[in-house]
Amino acid sequence: MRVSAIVLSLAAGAVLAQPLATGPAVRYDGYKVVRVTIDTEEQLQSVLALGADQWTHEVRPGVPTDFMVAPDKLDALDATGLPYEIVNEDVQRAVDAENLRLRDGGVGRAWFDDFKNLTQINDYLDTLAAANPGLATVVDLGDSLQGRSIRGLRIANDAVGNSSCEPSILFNACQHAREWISPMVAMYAAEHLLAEYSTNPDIQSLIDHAEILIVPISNPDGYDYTWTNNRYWRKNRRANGGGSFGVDINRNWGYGWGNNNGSSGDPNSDVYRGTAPFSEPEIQRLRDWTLSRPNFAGDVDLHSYGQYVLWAWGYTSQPTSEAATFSSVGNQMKQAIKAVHNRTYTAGQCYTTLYPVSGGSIDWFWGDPGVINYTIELRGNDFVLPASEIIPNCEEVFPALVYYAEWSLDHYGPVSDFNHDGAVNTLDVLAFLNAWTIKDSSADINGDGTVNTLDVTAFLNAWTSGC
Ligand code: 0X9
Ligand code: ZN
Repeated sequence: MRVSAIVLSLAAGAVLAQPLATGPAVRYDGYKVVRVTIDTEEQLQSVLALGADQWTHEVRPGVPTDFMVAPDKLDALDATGLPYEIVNEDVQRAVDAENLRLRDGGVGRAWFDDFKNLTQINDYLDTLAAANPGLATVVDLGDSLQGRSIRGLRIANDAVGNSSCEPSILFNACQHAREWISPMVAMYAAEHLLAEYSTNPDIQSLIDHAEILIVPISNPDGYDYTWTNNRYWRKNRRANGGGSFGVDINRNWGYGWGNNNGSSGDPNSDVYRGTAPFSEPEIQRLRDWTLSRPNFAGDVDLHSYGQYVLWAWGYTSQPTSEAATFSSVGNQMKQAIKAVHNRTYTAGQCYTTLYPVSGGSIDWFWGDPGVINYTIELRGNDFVLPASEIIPNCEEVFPALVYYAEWSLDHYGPVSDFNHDGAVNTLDVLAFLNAWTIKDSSADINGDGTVNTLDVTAFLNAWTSGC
């Protein structure tokens, strides 16, 4: 028995070439990343028909698109006649190297030196909360489909400010399981907001007057699965029936859901939208927390890869009614990123800059709670990226998150603190009356487009309640 098994494997050849199995059971030996120049929708469909996994998404004439393809599909790719180059000969090599490294504890000694699994991330949330009493608490938003808790770190100073109207800002990462850099960037933001509280007055004022919830892993079932079974898993782990698994939770949000342009009704698709809007518990949790806040003020959703700052709409090429605001804040974020390591991120509306996405979070946050919000696509040429990219990527995105949070606080913060000095007192009444006298638009408290006596009443009401 034994001998013949060995002979058989020798005859198979490929078995010999296979390295020792390490890590995720699903292997990508010989899979290539190909960079294809695509000009038309038909050409895109012809590549997707090969079962190719689309890794980058900007599909427009002259901009090459990366796909991962199985080795036995290369002939068929040749047959399409599309020009392409192979940018990675064997995807599995980097997966194996990553796995071996992490199995040995990862590189470096500091927390951000290498990627972290779900348990390690949860432990670090607890560590940060324990080290920062009065500023940070772990919030359990509820369970995923498979019963893992979706956890966040709530950063706020409840001893200061007015929690009944304080703006709430959400930073969430890892809706897509394989995008491992995204929870690292979220965790770095948590650590650094807390670390800089006592030394940076702007951050202190932000934490004193806003509530920030950081959810590093929005899709814990999928994330765990990428560590144990399949490094390139994207969706959650919903059993769709017929042997198909997973809903793309960033196609399941309930605004503009169900559009075939930007999502799929095919359960096998990597952009499968699920059976109904908000059918998936992971994003129900994020939605419910958002809607529970008295003054929800914003979200940044972290993904990888491609270096983009994106905003609504994703489901249509039409601009939103606030396109100018989206663009100016988004471009400030882009500049804040560039100032750190000189990396250029492309800023623009999702549909026109990247590709159509329907049922994505940016559309819901703008369409329902109605807040200016963004998706950031982080660094990489692959979802597997060198550990040495983690810290620079965290460093460059952190100032953009701080800028965004400060802007949101300013824009959606309590009107009673009219002069934005962090305190509500008679100086705010004077500042309001000055603005009101010269009919400055900041004095349009009720937002009806005119500055009149109704705004005086609205301001005094807000001032009395501290909101
Ligand atoms: O396709 C996506 O969901 C995101 N790209 S990724 O490569 N990380 O999968 C882009 C999402 C943009 N945001 C929304 N449209 N909500
Ligand atoms: Zn993503």
